[in-house]
Amino acid sequence: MNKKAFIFDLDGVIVDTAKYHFLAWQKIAAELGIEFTPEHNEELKGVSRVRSLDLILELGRMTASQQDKDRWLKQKNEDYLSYLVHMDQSEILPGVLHILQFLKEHHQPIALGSASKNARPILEKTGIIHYFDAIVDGNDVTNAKPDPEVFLQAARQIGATNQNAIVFEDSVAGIQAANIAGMISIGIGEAGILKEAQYNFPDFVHIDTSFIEYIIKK
Ligand code: B16
Ligand code: MG
Repeated sequence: MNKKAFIFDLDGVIVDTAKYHFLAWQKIAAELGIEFTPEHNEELKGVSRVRSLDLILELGRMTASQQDKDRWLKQKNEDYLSYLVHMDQSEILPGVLHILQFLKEHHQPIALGSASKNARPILEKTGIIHYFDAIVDGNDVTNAKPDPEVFLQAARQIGATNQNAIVFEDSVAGIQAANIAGMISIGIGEAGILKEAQYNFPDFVHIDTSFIEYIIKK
């Protein structure tokens, strides 16, 4: 059997931090007089912090100095982190722990492939960091999804080929990154949005362990 690497995105796959990103970005947008809706927030999923700010400024047809941008980025992250203070295991999305446990019991390597620079504290706070054999996040990569760098590094750290890497993703950019790398892409969320994924599930509750067994043997 070929060595697999089960790579999990973080925000929107393991935890629902998108709501906190939204609240923090909304404050910045309000300060700048830019209307920022939950629909706009969809476009920021999986996108780096720096790029997210640029997208919000584009939305308001604004340009800004690097100094101002740095200030807003700092402010956004401080605000975002304030929402994470009370985070615990209860914020892990339904069904995720069951699959992590199943993979561990079957001695399958698990990796994180996230754009977030706050990934490690989130995994610690939710008490699941010990499941991960490799953690690659926004601090380790220079190219954002849909560039596959984050997933390539994760598979390399595990020692699996790209063909044997399986990526769980909730963002279009993340699915594209997995596909570009020749990995198995599994969309978590709306199939209509994640149409490019090889497999689609609304959430982890709908992933049967027989499907995971099939992927392990593939
Ligand atoms: P941070 P993922 C991404 O995480 C989020 O989806 C995206 O909304 C966020 O802007 C990005 O991380 C950067 O996060 O500000 O914490 O560095 O989905 O790739 O796990
Ligand atoms: Mg995500």
